[in-house]
Amino acid sequence: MGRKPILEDVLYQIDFITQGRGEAVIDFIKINRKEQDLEELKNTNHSTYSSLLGAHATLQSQYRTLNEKYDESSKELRNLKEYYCYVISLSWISFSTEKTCPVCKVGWVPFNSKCYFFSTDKLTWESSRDQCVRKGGQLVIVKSSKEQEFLENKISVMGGEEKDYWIGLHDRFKDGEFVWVDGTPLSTSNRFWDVNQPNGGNNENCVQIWIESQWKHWHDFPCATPSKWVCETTSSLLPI
Ligand SMILES: [Ca+2]
Ligand SMILES: [Ca+2]
Repeated sequence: MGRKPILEDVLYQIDFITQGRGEAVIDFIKINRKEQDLEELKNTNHSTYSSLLGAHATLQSQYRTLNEKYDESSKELRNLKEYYCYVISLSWISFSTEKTCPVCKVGWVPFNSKCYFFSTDKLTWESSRDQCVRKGGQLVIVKSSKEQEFLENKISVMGGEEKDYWIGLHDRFKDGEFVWVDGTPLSTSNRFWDVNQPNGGNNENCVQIWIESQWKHWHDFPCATPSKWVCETTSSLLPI
């Protein structure tokens, strides 16, 4: 009675231990594999991290180079602007306090904050007016003695043999009542008639700047006479 249970117990224990050991071995293998996986993952991550570091360094270097190029270009642009504005200032330009200078389309001449176009062809006053509008401006409206002086100087230089140019002034609606193309009446302060002008009555209803011997200011003249013309438009202001 007494021995059988002991033997069975021992066998049971041996069986249990053997079985337990087997499981322990399997667990050990599993853990070992996981460690290997972890090591591989660590190596892969390390390599990715190194590549990222390299890319980061390259980008930083490219950023530095671009910044240097941007600084150089900015300096070059500033110099060009200053040179452009200096050249402009030689031709009757006065600078505003905001440190800007006017920029005009090719063929237009800057003066203060406006641009002027001096034609080489001749048109009637009405066609000149329409042509200025087509070019994005209007026949010139003279608002100050400085502007009048600028126009006289330019016409003297550019006019060649024929220094008579239409401006945007007329009395076509009522003789003697001069108005500008934008509808404003001629002011009493800024009018630059030549001696004995206007003198044309109903026959002369459009106005020219006409530079010839003693004449250099305004004449009334027949509107249908083909003549050169001056347009104006606002300029773009370039900050320096
Ligand atoms: Ca008239
Ligand atoms: Ca006249």
